[in-house]
Amino acid sequence: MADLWQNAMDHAVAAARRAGEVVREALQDDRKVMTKSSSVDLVTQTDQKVEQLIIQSVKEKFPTHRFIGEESVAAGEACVLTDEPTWIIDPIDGTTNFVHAFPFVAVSVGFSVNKQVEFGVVYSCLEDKMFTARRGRGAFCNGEPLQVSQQEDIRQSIIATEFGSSRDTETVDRIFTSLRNIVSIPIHGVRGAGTAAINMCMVASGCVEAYYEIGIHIWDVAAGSLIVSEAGGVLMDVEGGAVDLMSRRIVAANSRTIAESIVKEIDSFSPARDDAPTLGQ
Ligand code: LIP
Repeated sequence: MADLWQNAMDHAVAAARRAGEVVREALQDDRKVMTKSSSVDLVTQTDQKVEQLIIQSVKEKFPTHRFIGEESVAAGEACVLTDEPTWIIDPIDGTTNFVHAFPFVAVSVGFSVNKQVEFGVVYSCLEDKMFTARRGRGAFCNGEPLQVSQQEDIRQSIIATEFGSSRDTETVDRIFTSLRNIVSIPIHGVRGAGTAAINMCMVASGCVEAYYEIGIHIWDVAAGSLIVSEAGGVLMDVEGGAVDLMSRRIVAANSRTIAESIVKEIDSFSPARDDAPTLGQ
């Protein structure tokens, strides 16, 4: 099996690189913007095209494998994680960035077997950075090993987060309460690249101590979660305890100490799970 997953990972890296070329070319053209769950949850034809390109290429090589793809779920496919080999795909993580040509856009491909992520590939296509991790074998950026920051004092930290795509007043209030609590610890600063996958790669790279968000989806974080843990980081639910990739909540940190300091400050809530039968995005 080990070799088979290596083949699959090599395929994911090649597919992500090709997808990145499509994304870069599409940035030269006008981008027709559509919306999904809210007026600020954006999608373009490039998201849909890239997802199909990746899925078709995987199907040719691994015909029995299953998929969870952001745009396929948006089109009505079920979001179900089984024990079968499953490719978890976000064709463009940072679609809002892509629409505005804000220069952080990622292709994110996670691969899970027995509900455990075996490898993760995040291609930051405008920076041309290929982040990879395989379970038990470390995390890399363009082939160079990654290591999380060794800083354990939250007061000396930069924390990444995002505002998500809900504009429901209660949700926005909770997001700002958490942010106010965390900023006032005080910490050195808050950053957000506009993509969960790249935020997590920044944790893995050691340039931010942690990333947290409520409202993300499994395709935003599946690949990044392994990249963080293989770089020596920890994953936690926003209320502490183990992270559940379907729960739409995550803290990804360089250490348990920093993760727990963040958890203490979060005004948590529970969006509809990705695997809720009625979600339909
Ligand atoms: C986006 C994330 C972003 C998050 C949004 C959304 P998309 O993914 O990466 O960080 O705040 O809620 O999930 O829609 O660009 O793939």
